[in-house]
Amino acid sequence: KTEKTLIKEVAAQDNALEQFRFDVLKGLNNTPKKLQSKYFYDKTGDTLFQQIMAMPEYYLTNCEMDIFQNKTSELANIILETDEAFDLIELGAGDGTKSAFLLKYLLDQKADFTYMPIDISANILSVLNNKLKADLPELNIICLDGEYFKMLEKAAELSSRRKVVLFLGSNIGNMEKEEALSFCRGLNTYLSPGDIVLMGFDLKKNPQIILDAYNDKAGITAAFNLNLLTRINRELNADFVVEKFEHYQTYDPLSGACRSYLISLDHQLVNIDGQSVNFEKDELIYMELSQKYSLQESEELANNSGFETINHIMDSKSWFTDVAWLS
Ligand code: AVI
Repeated sequence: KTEKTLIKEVAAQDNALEQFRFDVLKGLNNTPKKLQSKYFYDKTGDTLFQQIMAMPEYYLTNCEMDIFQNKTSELANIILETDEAFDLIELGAGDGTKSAFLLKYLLDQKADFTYMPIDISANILSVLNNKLKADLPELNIICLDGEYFKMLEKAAELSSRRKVVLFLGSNIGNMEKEEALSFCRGLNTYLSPGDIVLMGFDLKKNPQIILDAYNDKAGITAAFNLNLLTRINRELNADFVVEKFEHYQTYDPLSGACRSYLISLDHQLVNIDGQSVNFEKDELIYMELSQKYSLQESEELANNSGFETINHIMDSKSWFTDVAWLS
């Protein structure tokens, strides 16, 4: 790495840390208190999320894997409708296990494309990069580490080819409904007519199945939530006593909102970077929304953000769907 690149990286890290500090203090001074789940993904958080994806209760990964493994040609046909070269941009790529099936299929079809995974975690991107370099050496890959829209801008600077955007894993579910709408509208502004989005939605189903997926007996989801307190302790000089908080999960089948909270087990004061935050006994921190959709609600989201739904592919249980939208 050149000195200039290193200086830029350090500046970006400083910026990210400042933003993290700002968001944490703002969220904990809010009523009700809240923290943003995008901050779950430090190195430990990445590992815990990989463990969640491997849990029997967390059906989402298996369902989408079923689609990517067994309906690869259907997915690829949507993308290869025209044989024009393209950039395959994946938002929140993570370790890319599912997309790898599609990437391999597209390479076998001799499709002309560059894979551009975007993720907020530089750590998981380097895991992904190493894996794909080994498994698919002929793949053109450019990793973009940062916030979605900033990196979409960068992708547009690098190339003006047609775009296919993957937003898998029900990542859209981690946005409040209003936020999801403005996100999809924002996403559309980076696209041109004819560009395609493939978006993964976790569908409404038996509520117990959903609750169990986020309330696992082994306590991995609890550890995943609590790890954000440990991250705040380490990165923001705070003194959360993690044992004094407990994970609590809810699912509301009417709205499809699956929400996680951390409950303060005691009246306590927590010091964060010189600022004291008061927690009453039983006071909660709202941590994460994992919104579940009906197929119709996904179509409404598409229509309201200027996309046209052209197809949807379901897993064999019809628990999860990847929908294809045309810009
Ligand atoms: C990344 N995201 C789609 C996951 C979800 O299902 O909302 C994160 C997660 N939280 C708890 N378990 C998994």
